[in-house]
Amino acid sequence: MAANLTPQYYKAEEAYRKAQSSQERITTLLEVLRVIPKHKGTDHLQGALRAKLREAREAYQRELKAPKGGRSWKIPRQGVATVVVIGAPNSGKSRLVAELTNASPNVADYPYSTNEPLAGMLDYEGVAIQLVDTPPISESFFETYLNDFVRTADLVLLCFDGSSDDAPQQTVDVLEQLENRKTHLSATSGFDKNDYSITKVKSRLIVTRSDVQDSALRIEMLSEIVKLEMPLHQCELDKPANVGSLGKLIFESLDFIRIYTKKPGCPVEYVDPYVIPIGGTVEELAGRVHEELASTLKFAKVQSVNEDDAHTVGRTYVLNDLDIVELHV
Ligand SMILES: Nc1nc2c(ncn2[C@@H]2O[C@H](COP(=O)(O)OP(=O)(O)OP(=O)(O)O)[C@@H](O)[C@H]2O)c(=O)[nH]1
Ligand SMILES: [Mg+2]
Repeated sequence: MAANLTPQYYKAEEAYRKAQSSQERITTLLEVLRVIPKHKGTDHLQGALRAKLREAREAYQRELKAPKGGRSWKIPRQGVATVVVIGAPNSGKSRLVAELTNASPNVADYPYSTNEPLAGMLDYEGVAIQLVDTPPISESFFETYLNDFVRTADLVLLCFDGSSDDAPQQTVDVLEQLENRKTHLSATSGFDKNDYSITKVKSRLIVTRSDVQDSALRIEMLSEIVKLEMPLHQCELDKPANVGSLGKLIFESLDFIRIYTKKPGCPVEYVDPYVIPIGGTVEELAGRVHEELASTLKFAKVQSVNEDDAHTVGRTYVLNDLDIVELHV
């Protein structure tokens, strides 16, 4: 029987997936269980969610009783989204973060040069996106906190060194380390519909040093070993144009649109756009500008990038990237 899940459910599920502590997991799971449509088709999923709630409550009790063992890290979320950069040793993670953000991670031509996560901000045409550099993952090395980093990310970039013969197997090792922890890198995020205990995370394979000979062959070797479920993007980080298109890829993968607001009769200022999910409406934008506006809003005038004139629309009008909007109450 089909689960027929609602947008409200998916929103609550996403909040749960991004919860960064067991306490947050408990709160968000209670919300998921509250909004899930209650019928036969969701029985199995409801059971899986209740099991997750039990686990989160037990983890919370354990944390209260015992000080944590092992290394743990918490990076406060900043910007409109958090993108976690992972990969095998020497695959270009730190270089990628250094090229795209204001951070200066240690970039070195030897493996295992990064041993702590480091966050930096990417400014993509006025939109602030957080990128997190991480220590390498290999067959024998996995910082356990990385599983949570990956699961709570809005997007994961999996680096693949196009110049290394070891890259295909090493990348499989990274995927396996995550699979062993029930985390599956995929094209989109959500629970795995065949096994609700597995979390799928939206990911892109980034092929660094992609200009070298045989890079394509190495990618082919990778896809012979594993069925890659994520799109790939080739990038020679020495080339500024490639770095620019990587920024664009990141923004586009996050499924956001940018909206500029303006006051009637005033010119638009192309700074600090509002960033809302694709499919967002005028009403949603109004709520972002001011909570009260969402209820007092009467209509809006919207001008799209390819139009000379604005047109009048209602609250449920679906906005497009780079629309200019006047909100009228
Ligand atoms: N020419 C070129 N060099 C790159 C590219 N990506 C990475 N490198 C170089 O490869 C080396 C390793 O890059 P890092 O970014 O330090 O690799 P890493 O994945 O962070 O390595 P660990 O932290 O040790 O896991 C550095 O010398 C980088 O400058 C690329 O696209 N082109
Ligand atoms: Mg590094």
